[in-house]
Amino acid sequence: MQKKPHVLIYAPWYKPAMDRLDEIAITHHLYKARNKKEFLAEHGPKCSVIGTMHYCPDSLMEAVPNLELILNFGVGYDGVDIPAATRRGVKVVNTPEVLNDCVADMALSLILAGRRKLVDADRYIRFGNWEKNGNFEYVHNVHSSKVGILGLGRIGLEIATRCAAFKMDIGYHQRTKKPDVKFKYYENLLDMAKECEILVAIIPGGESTKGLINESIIEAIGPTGLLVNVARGTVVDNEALARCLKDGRIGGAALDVFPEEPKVPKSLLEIETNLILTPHMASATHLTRMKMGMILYDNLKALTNRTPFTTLIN
Ligand code: NAP
Ligand code: 8YV
Repeated sequence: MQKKPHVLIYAPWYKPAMDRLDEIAITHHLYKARNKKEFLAEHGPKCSVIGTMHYCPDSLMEAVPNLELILNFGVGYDGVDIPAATRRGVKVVNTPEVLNDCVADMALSLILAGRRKLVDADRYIRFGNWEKNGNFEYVHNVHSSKVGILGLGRIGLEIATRCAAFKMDIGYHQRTKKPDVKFKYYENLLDMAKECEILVAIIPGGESTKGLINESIIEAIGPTGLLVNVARGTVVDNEALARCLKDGRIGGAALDVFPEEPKVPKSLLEIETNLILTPHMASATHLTRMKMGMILYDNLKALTNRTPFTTLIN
């Protein structure tokens, strides 16, 4: 019988899926330890695998000298130091594809809720304003509106399919034009922001996309426009967004992601209308989280069996 690998769990994921790892590995749960330094010193050397969500710096790899594999629960791996892993000969796997539909569903939920002001309308009733002040304000269409998708990748394409079903006019921006799609391509993000009424961000995080949606882009979306961010918090200049929301230079925003989760910038929390905040939940359904977890399970099995990894990044 093959020996079970030891896995250091840095950050836990969907429990029913994470628990399945115990069938094929011995897991050590660092996040539960009171003294993390002692825990790492004791268990780090016997582990050949780290399990995490988005985050794995070189310093963590350093504490696991026999590391062979990093299991990243999530398609985005902006917090995993890939060059360091590659330098160390460590393989990194992620969980692409199985979450495309779920994240696209969430993007559409935010588009619908943001355009039709569902959250503000709910509060309007609860605070007694319907009886006191009459009907709620008029809002903007979803159908017939122009949506610009920043990142027409695996998830972006699913968002586009859904927007098409809602009879929206679709454009996209990314660094390379896709040869096989009918949607309008914008070489320049600012041009797309000026033309669209809804801008949806679904690109990777990290240094190369930091602050891409800056004050000029936000202003270009405009006073009747909506920004939806299901990408990474770092992609948007959130302080600029807060300023633009406060003085009406952008109509609204719906954000699922933030730069330092679970902290949400105070400047955003202070804004009471035209802003929907959700706690990074775009892939968080039972079914999708189970599928994501099972991709990691299969990759861990591949390590033991010395067969190819299914979702290798480096
Ligand atoms: P993907 O298939 O790799 O697509 C990413 C797209 O972004 C590509 O089409 C790429 O096109 C574009 N892109 C990359 N860098 C860019 C840049 N600097 N400027 C403009 N466009 C750029 O990835 P995916 O599977 O769709 O996932 C996308 C991201 O969504 C993930 O990395 C993750 O951060 C985020 N996400 C969030 C959640 C959530 O819970 N909110 C869930 C899943 C994923 P070019 O290379 O041609 O530019
Ligand atoms: C995460 C995500 O997996 O896949 C991604 O990149 O952002 C999500 O699906 C989830 O937030 C767990 O951290």
